[in-house]
Amino acid sequence: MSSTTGPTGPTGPRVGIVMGSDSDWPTMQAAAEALAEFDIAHEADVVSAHRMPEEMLAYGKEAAGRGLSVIIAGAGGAAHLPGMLASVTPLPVIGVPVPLRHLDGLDSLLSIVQMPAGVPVATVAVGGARNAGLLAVRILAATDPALQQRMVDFQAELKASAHAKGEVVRR
Ligand code: RP5
Repeated sequence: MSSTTGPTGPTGPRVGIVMGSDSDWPTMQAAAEALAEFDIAHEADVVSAHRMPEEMLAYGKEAAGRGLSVIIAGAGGAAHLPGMLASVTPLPVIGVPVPLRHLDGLDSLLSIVQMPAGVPVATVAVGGARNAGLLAVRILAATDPALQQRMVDFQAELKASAHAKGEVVRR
């Protein structure tokens, strides 16, 4: 899989979504959907740490120079992809533990979250690709007031929706 969505401009994709296998896409596509909601140009690729280590390292080393600002990396099982990318890029890396058939994603979570000091990976919940996308938006919004206002509006909608659900429960 390889795709680029969102407005095209001189800078190209701002966020790179990578995963260990195309079988991770059903989980990872929620990150792409969140980015699309905020019109963030992004790309999605399979870059396996174990099956294509040279390509994985090249992706991480070239990401900042290509204009990416954030990497979202998802993998399952022995999920080394987010940590290995974080070791070769200065960009923020958000790790998504992908749940597999065995161990319910606990293996993926622990593989991603237990990074040594000095090499951070911001790990979301097992299967939490939507939050990975929203966290990437927040990172970009820190230096983009218009995008930050859109995040504020999004949070207000979330609150209104939670209130509406609460009203249904109380009826
Ligand atoms: C991991 O192995 C991938 O990230 C995927 O979650 C898992 C299984 O991959 P496939 O056997 O489906 O290709 O490296």
